[in-house]
Amino acid sequence: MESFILGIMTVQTSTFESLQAGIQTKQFTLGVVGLGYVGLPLVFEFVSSGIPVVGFDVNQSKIDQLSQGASYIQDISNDQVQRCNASGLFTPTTDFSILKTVDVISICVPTPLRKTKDPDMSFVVSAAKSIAAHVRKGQLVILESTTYPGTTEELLQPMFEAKGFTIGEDLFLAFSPERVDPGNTTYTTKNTPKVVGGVTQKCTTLACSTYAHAIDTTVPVSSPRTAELVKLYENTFRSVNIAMANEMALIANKLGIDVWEMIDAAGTKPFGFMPFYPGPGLGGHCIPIDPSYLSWKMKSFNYDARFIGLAEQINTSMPSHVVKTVGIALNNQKKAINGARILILGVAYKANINDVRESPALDIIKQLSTLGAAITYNDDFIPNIQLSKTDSMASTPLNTVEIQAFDCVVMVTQHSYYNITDIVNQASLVVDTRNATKGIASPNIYKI
Ligand code: SAJ
Repeated sequence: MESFILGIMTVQTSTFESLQAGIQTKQFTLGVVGLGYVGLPLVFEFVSSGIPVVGFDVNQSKIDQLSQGASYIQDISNDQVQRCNASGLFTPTTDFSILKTVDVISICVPTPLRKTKDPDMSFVVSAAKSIAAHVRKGQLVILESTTYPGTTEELLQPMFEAKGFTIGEDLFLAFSPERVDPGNTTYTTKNTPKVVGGVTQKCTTLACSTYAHAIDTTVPVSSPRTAELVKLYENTFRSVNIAMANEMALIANKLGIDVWEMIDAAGTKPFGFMPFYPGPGLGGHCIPIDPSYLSWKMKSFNYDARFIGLAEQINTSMPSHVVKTVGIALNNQKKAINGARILILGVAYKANINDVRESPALDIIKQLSTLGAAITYNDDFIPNIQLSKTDSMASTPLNTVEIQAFDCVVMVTQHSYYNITDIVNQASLVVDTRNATKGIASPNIYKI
């Protein structure tokens, strides 16, 4: 509790009031731990709002690139980094001892899965330990990394309390899920509503006041675990509905129905329906991963999150369904996968981005190679792919291949640069996993 003499009266201001006043008057510094696709856009929004930001990362090469005005994130340009540097408000560093000088700390580190499908909390724990080593009275710490409900209160809070702090009195703690959609130019960090759940109401208030400077809308909720579950529900919603669309593809296939035509027609319903589409499988670092954080947590309650498990089962079966479709298509031309020359178009996990994490294309390539096919791939966004510790492939420029020389072309990710009509006209066979050939009639086109 601070106090100062005002005339004949001693006015006492609490730690909360001091921090709140600093935040409300933009007299505070933000620290962002983790300068990736979440942290760096956050840095940019706050610096653009005139707030000093210290960016922390363990990767010295990232700090060097930023210091030299270079970006390594698709959604942040070099010019934006240079503007941050020119403002004098941005300090990229690997020196975590500087954490004691900032007022608000946002943790934006990865939360991947281990090979055992269990959450890998090592990045969060490492960041939290670095913060705990330097944290001081009067700071606000906000975890943004997608994680299981309970992380903030069960993992982070005890680490800070062990240092003698009382959360909500002399140190403040909240969770606020990142909602960055890489490549989305419509919805950005600034205009995507920010859900905020503090350990106490004061924590929530401070976190909302912080984000209000750089983000258009804040959405306070009653606890960190509520905010943690909000994010997991959002992405489980997608995983389950995509799995439903994938199962509709399998059902429509057996019924001799074009699933894409069917979904487009269903999509004309103006209420109570939201179209999702089948595909070659579920890629990305969010949708295939996040639901597993929830199902893993629920095991500790001896509860089986069945929709999550079923969606994962269906979504992960889609690459095999694509391979089966390739086999049927070749067989109908009296060919086998074994020995076939196959061209894979698009390996990124979704169109027009340069991210291949969890991409189903990798699984499709591995399965076809195991069955004896000779694989070539093109993806101008992904120059190389690592299929195993020892096996990698390079993208082949489309203008250097003769499409007609391949026994089958598989459209896995429909980047905008593909001329579908041209591809169909040249190809002996096309297996289309994205309805890229919509409106093109040919006996040589097989859709999943
Ligand atoms: N996919 C389908 N069918 C669909 C939609 C997607 O097969 O109908 C596939 C995609 O090809 C991709 C995977 O699912 O392989 C995930 O696609 P996604 O559109 O969900 O894109 P992501 O993984 O980039 O998800 C992000 C998420 N953003 C955050 O977590 C902050 C997600 O919450 C967004 O809703 C999503 O972007 C979005 O809407 O673009």
